Parts: sequence; C-alpha cells; structure tokens
Amino acid sequence: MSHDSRTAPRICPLCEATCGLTLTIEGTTVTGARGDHDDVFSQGFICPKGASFGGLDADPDRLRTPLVRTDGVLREATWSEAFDAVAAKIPALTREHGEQAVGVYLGNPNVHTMAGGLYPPLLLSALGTRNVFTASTLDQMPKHVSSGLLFGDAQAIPVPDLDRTAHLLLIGANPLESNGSLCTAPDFPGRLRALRRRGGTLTVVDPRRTRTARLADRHAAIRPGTDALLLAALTQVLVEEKLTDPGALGEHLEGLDELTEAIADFTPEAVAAACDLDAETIRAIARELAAAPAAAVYGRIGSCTVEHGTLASWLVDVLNILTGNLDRPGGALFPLSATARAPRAAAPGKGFALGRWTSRVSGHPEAKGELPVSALAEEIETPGEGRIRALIVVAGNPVLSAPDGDRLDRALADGLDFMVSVDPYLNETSRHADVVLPPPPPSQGAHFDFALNSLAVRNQVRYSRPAVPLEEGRMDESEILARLVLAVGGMHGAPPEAVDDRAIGAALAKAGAPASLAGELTGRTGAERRLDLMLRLGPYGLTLEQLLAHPHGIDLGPLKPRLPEVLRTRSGRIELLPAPIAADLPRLRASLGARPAGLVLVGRRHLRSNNSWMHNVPALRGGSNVCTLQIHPDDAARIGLADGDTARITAAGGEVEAFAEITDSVRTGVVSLPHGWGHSRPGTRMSVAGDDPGVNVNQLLDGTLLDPLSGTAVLNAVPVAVTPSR
Ligand SMILES: Nc1nc2c(c(=O)[nH]1)N[C@H]1C(S)=C(S)[C@@H](COP(=O)(O)OP(=O)(O)OC[C@H]3O[C@@H](n4cnc5c(=O)[nH]c(N)nc54)[C@H](O)[C@@H]3O)O[C@H]1N2
Ligand SMILES: Nc1nc2c(c(=O)[nH]1)N[C@H]1C(S)=C(S)[C@@H](COP(=O)(O)OP(=O)(O)OC[C@H]3O[C@@H](n4cnc5c(=O)[nH]c(N)nc54)[C@H](O)[C@@H]3O)O[C@H]1N2
Ligand code: SF4
Ligand SMILES: [Mo]
Repeated sequence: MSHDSRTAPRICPLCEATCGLTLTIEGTTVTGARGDHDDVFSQGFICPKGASFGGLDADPDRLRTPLVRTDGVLREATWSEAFDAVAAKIPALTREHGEQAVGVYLGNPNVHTMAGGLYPPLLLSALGTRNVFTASTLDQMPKHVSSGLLFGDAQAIPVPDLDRTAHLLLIGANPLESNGSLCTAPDFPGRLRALRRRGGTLTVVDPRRTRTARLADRHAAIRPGTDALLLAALTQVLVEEKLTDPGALGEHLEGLDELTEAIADFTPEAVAAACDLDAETIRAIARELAAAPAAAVYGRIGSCTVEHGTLASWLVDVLNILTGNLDRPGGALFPLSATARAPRAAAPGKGFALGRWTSRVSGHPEAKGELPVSALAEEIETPGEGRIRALIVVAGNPVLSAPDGDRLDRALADGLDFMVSVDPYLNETSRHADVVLPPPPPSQGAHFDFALNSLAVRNQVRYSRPAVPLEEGRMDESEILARLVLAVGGMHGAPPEAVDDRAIGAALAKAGAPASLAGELTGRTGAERRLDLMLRLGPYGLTLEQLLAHPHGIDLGPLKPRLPEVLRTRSGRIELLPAPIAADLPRLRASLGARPAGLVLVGRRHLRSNNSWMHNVPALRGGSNVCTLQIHPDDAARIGLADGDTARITAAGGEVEAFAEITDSVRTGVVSLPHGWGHSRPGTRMSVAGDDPGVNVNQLLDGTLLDPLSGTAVLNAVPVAVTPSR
C-alpha cells in the first residue's frame, strides 16, 4: 500500500443484495474491495463480483467521452456536441410525427443507480410517449401485475422474512448464484443456512439441482413451465384438507369462496402428470407449508418468465394469505423504505387497471404503463402512424437480453432515424446509437438504493457519496439524465438543476408540504437534495445529514405488519380472485392435459456473471462461468452427444451451437443455457468478452410467446430440439 492509500465505504451496485463494500483507493484508483464489517445490513458479506469492483471500475473498455455518429461513424465528441445532437433531433421528430415516435427502453441497472431511480419518470413525462419498454417484461412484471390486482398497488411486493421464517418454499430461484431478487438480502446463502440451523426447513422447486436445491430439505424437480399448476394444487389441498388459516387477515379478504371454487379442480392428481411430480409429494409440500409455525412462499425468475407467470405470481401470494403468513413476522411482509411515501390511513384506493392502452402492431395490453419488450422490434419495423422512429436506451442491452436479438439488431440498424444510449460500454445495443452518453465508473458516483430498499428483508438505509472525485471530462449520470430530460423536452441549455427544482416543487405540492421546505434541503447536487426531500417526507422523517453521519447505514429494524394501510384496491381489501386472473384460469386448465414429449430449455445464472455486461472483466471469467448446454446423461445418450461435443439447439426463433456439458444436475427432458452471451457482433468495444463470446440463447426465441396478462417474455420452458452438430 502506498502512502496515499485510503479506504471508503461504498454500496455495491452489481446485484440486488446491496452489500456494503470497503474500497481501497490509491490516488484515484480503486485497488481493492472487501466486505464492510460495519455495514448495518451486510455485515461484511461480499461475493466475487463485489470483490472485482476495482477491475470492473477500471475496465479500459469503458467509454471515457460521449460518442456522436457523423458520416455513419461513431466518433468521440464533447458533452455539448452530444446534447446538441439530441436536442436537434428528438423534439423535431416529436413535432413532426407525434409523441409516440420516440420509444424508450430502460434496462436493469436503472434499479442499481441513483440516477436511474430519480430521472426516468421525468424523461418519460418530458417525452409523453406510451412506447415504454423495460427489462421488467423480461423479468418481474408478472409480480407487479399480481400485486396490482391483489393489493391495488403494483409496487406492493411482499418479501419473505428470511431471518425469522421457519419454512421457506422457494420456487424458480437460485439465490446461491443470483444472491436474490425481489428479496434484497446480503448473504442470502448464509441466511438460508441459518434457517436450517435454527431448525427451519427449505423446499426448492427447480428443474435443476442447483446449489440452492442442494441446501434444501426437499427438492422437487418440476417440469418447467408448470409451477402455476403446482401452486394451484397446493392451494386446493389446503382448502380440501381444511388447512387454511388466514387468521387476522380474514377481515381484509374478499372473494375467498370464489377463489376456492375457481381452483377446485386443480387437485394434485390432476396436475401430477403435467408437473411430473407425484400427487403425494404435492400433498406433502402443502401440509408442511400449513404446519409450519411461520412460512413464506417465494417465487422468482423460473416462476415469472413462463407462460403462466402472472398466475404463478398470484398463487404465491394466495398461499401466503391462506396460510395466514402474509404480513406476519416469519411470513412474507411489505418492507417500508426510508424514501417510501409515509403511510396514510387505510382507505379504498383507485385499484389497478391493466390494458389501458395497447401496442400498435400486435395489440398487446399495457401493464404498469409498459409494453412488452418482445414487441419493440415490430414497433420500429412496421410502417404507419405511431411507428417508433427514435429510441432512447438507458442502461440496457436488449439485443442480447430480449427475444430474437437478430431481428432487434436489424431494426435498430435500419429502422430508426435516431438512437441514444446512456451506457458505459459500446456493446451489442449501444453500437447502433447515434449518440452514446457514458456514465462514469461507479467509484465516481454516489449510490442510493431507491428501488431495492423497498424489497429488503430488513428496513435499513445507507448512502454512499462518490469514493473518488469525478474525473476531468466526465459527467455524473444524474446530470446526464437531467440534461437529457431538458434536451428532449425543448429546454436544451437550461441548467440541469432546473430539472431537480421542478421535481422538488412537484413532490412538495403532492405531499401538501410547505414550499419553503425546498430552501432547507441540503446536498451538494440536485440528486442529493431530492434524496434529502424524500427522506424528510418519508416514514422515518430522516435527513441526508443523518445518513452522512452514518456511513455504514442506519438500521430501521425488522419488517413490520402493514395491512391494511398498504391496500389500494377499490374495495380496500385484498381481492383474492381478480377478474383478469379468473379470466386466465381456463388457459391454465387447458395446459393440464399437455405433456409435450420434446426437450424444453431453461436458463441459469452464474455467480461471477451478471446478465450481459460482466463478461469483460478478466477476474470474472472462466471456470464454470461458461456458455455450455447442460443436458442430462440419459438425454445426451439418446441424442448421441458426448460431453464437450458441439450441440445444435433449434427452436422457433432460430438455432445456436454450444458445447454440451453432460450433468445430472438438470432433470431429464430439460436443457439449460445461460443468457447474456453472444458477444460476437462487430462494432462493439468489449475486447475481453469478445475473446470467448458464447452464443445468445435468446436467438432461440421468436418473441411470440408471452404471459398474456403481463406481457412478459417466455424465457423458460421453451420447446427446443437438440442434435449433435456435424
Ligand atoms: N434467456 C434469458 N434472457 C434474460 C433473462 C433470463 O433469465 N434468461 N433475464 C432477464 C432479466 S431478469 C433481465 S433484468 C434482463 C436484463 O436486460 P438488460 O437490462 O437489457 O440487460 P443487461 O445485460 O442488464 O444490460 C445492462 C446495460 O447497462 C449498462 N450499464 C451497466 N452499468 C451501468 C450504469 O451504471 N449506468 C448505465 N447507464 N448503464 C449501465 C451495461 O453496459 C449494459 O449495456 O435480461 C433478461 N434476459
Ligand atoms: N450472479 C448473478 N446474479 C444475478 C444476475 C446474474 O445474471 N448473475 N442477475 C440478476 C437479475 S437481473 C435477476 S432478475 C436475478 C434473478 O434471480 P433468480 O430468480 O434467483 O435467478 P436464477 O439464478 O436465474 O434462478 C432461476 C431458477 O429457475 C429455474 N427454473 C427455470 N425454469 C423454471 C420453471 O419453469 N419452474 C421452476 N420452478 N424453476 C425454473 C432455473 O433452473 C433457475 O435455477 O438475479 C440477479 N442476480
Ligand atoms: S452479492 Fe451482489 S451486492 Fe453483494 S458483493 Fe456480490 S454483487 Fe455486490
Ligand atoms: Mo432481472
């Protein structure tokens, strides 16, 4: 360590676990990262991605300046040239072709940056477009829809009380690799082991025997895509065997009789063949769930990105409700973050509406103001009024993350008059942009988890200021997005603080707080002042100054019951059988008899990888983090594949080739490829990732398979054919 070496606390932005890190800094370079033992939430936990913070931060392929396309070529440019280009194009396109001509795609890291929590809503309202797409329709939209319908608030997502539960039924999630999702819990693996140590039980439902499944007391290797059937049968058993006990929830429920009638025919015997689980196992899982003193059912990617994703998400909470575990310690509770709206008196709300408008080409209903990403390419390609002519992508790489990347790739190349990417890398998506606006490396930015604190297993709040100063020529992402809001909204050149001041004024008015409060806010930047305001108006009445005085965070205690205050349904109750759900049940019933013969594809995540953008860090590459096709020995033998052979995988959207990895950790009838690979397109600048590009699993999808209620793409349980490649 040189004499100018120092440390700084910093919350890790790389996954939903939000671990506190202690960065070692020499000069302005992050040379190391370890777990922050004083962090009130993570208490020293770190994973290999967090430990590689320095390498990711200093990646030489990160863009250092904006890029602007001139004469067809992306060239380095100044910030003013970049924003001039945006201001010259977007408002004119909107004037000429209407607001729908500009589409927006918001990618996953928006939930991991402070800017992503503060500015996208302002960007969307400045544009006025309904052509809004996000990674949610590749991910958790089914959960938003089921929460919207059940509780009247799409953001009211109950999280399992990991530290106090006695029984966890975990469906389609692998937190030992993912470190958790819609359940922010640093050291998820340790919390699961602690559950076992205190005598609790863990059941895992997953077609793969994952590292998480290996920790479990019971692993049910379900046939992919059939979780909604399993969950309906668990519900049916609870009813039939009189094991339901909603307890104190009873007075808040509506539609219990209708619900029990609606699922009465989903008996374990009826679903067993489709799920490929025997009826006795299903009964046993239901009885164990009901018998546990406190239990939580938790479903994630494998239960969402499937044909019945919304039904499965709904049934997860139905089970929590019928067993009396919703909103009680040890069950599944609604977090209350420090920047949430302060609780109000319980009262009926506006409810949650689906399909208030539809997509232009295929008529997909909106959900939560969004259209399915699967429909983005056709909205660019298909002529007519309302066609997307310009696209703004913030922190997203849909060419790899969404179905049929080749088609989207072509649409971005040929179908747009103008494209902007806010992204640190020139990758498969941003290479099509006319203007690329690169945020600085994370060490140079502040961090606050607006989204993830509202999904955390413990109420707590932490804030990190930049660990090193903003490098000369860099622009903070908050300022980038504020300037983008101004540039698209015809206010190019106004000071970016104008955007924050307007937001502060609007928030004060909405809260009915005195306008003079604006003058009391502290903070070095507009983003900090907005954070200060949200803290002050929030449920704990905190201030930015208090956060700064506690660099390792403030613990706000375990999750507490919040019903009925969270409910925003029209009835003011939990609406157990919402009409759109009831109308979708016949589709689930129709799948009862189905038991397709061929192979189906599921995904997987690797601990040292994250979606499409972490394959460029040498320390995170290699080992088992590879793009192989996992296949069961019996299936491999039948097809004539040996370990290491090249397999050809064919499906509705196309075909790809990958090395076969023969393993009995996938069940028979199922093959698995990870996503986020396929770094072989020209014009990108990710030299390390390009060395071993892998293939894009999403090329197998043609984008037509969706969960109809949420518009979420079917990414798991996709029918495929596998043959040896000759
Ligand atoms: N087959 C299959 N496909 C999947 C999935 C799956 O399980 N299977 N999972 C889906 C899921 S859950 C998700 S969330 C999506 C993700 O889909 P996307 O969000 O579209 O993709 P990412 O790969 O996360 O891309 C993130 C982008 O943000 C950039 N970035 C990184 N840090 C920052 C930052 O600080 N600021 C800005 N502005 N940009 C940044 C990266 O360079 C990258 O371009 O993929 C989905 N696709
Ligand atoms: N290391 C790492 N961590 C990450 C990410 C990453 O890419 N890498 N991505 C982050 C993001 S954006 C998200 S959304 C989260 C996701 O977090 P998780 O939901 O935990 O994601 P996965 O690890 O993909 O686990 C999904 C599991 O579902 C199983 N599965 C597939 N189909 C089915 C099915 O039909 N039924 C059932 N029951 N199971 C099925 C798969 O085998 C897999 O084990 O992870 C986040 N954390
Ligand atoms: S678990 Fe997630 S938040 Fe924690 S260090 Fe790893 S990547 Fe960062
Ligand atoms: Mo995700």
